[in-house]
Amino acid sequence: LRASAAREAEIEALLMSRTEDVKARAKLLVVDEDLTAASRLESLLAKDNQVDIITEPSSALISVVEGGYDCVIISTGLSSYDPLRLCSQMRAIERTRLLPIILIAEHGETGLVARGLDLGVNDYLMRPLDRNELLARVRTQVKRKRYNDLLRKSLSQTIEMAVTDSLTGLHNRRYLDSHMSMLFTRSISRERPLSVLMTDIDHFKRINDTYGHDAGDDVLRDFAGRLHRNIRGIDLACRYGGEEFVVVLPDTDAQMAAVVAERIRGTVASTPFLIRNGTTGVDVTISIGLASLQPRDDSVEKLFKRADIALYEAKKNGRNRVVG
Ligand code: GH3
Ligand code: MG
Ligand code: MG
Ligand code: MG
Repeated sequence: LRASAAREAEIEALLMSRTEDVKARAKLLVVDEDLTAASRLESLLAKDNQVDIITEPSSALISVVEGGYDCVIISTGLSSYDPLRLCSQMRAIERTRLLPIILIAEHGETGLVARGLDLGVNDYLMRPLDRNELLARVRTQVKRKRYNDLLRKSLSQTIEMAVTDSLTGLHNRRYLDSHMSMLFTRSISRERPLSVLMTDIDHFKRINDTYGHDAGDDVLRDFAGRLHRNIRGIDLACRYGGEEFVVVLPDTDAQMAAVVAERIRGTVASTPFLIRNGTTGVDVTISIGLASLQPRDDSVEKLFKRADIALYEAKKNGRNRVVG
């Protein structure tokens, strides 16, 4: 609860700091087959807004998707085209699903307006138009959209932060925990291999003790980079805690995983890690425990347990090696 209150305060502060974004001139699209009517709408709106006009309804959807508009104003009375079709198309496409739509209807078109509202039209006006009312309704929709955009952006940043390790930029254990069961289940149901590398830096405490904690942090960051550069985009690298990292390799059997693990081990052992602004090189080694999915595995825990045991073996057998 406290966390969500803090986030609300954070979002509020963000919105306050972004009022300029929220107040900036709006970009509007007017869709009306009748150029005269469209131009009249434009002249009513042009003072506060940038207005584009589309008189070719068949190309309206592309413009709407590509144009980065704040609000779309659709006029009814499009003879060759059902104006509500554009509304339902917009609502079906992810990028325009929440884009405000204002419907301009002819006097008395109450049935059409009702259908439009059902399809997700946000607001409507009936002709004859009152300029102030039109501007006010557009302003309301634009403001709502911009606040929602900011909220969504802020929320996705918050989520991103919650699943990222701040020191290395890799995913954190929380992310691994939430994704691992999905990867596990998917591999089993598709009868595809899946491998896990449990990776631990050797004698890391000595690095801290000899060169200091900041140097230890440099080594962790550098290691995360080497790890990341040696895996594929679909692989998942996480900082599991401290100086322990987990790599999940989908569609990878034990033999292929051993090649990857050996490559990572070699990358670490062969090139010293630079600390103290690049003035000092430290030799670092890692130990890796490897485990692959077996048909009898019925839980993620069993898979991880085997990787853990393999890592323990690697340490016991002299470190700087892959076991599994
Ligand atoms: P082993 O080869 O058996 O793995 O020995 P080790 O010294 O690497 O293992 P141990 O688990 O005893 O020590 C890990 C150390 O990692 C202890 C802890 O202070 C340090 N550590 C954990 N997190 C961080 C961090 O974020 N930054 C730094 N600099 N050190 C960390
Ligand atoms: Mg240890
Ligand atoms: Mg260690
Ligand atoms: Mg450790």
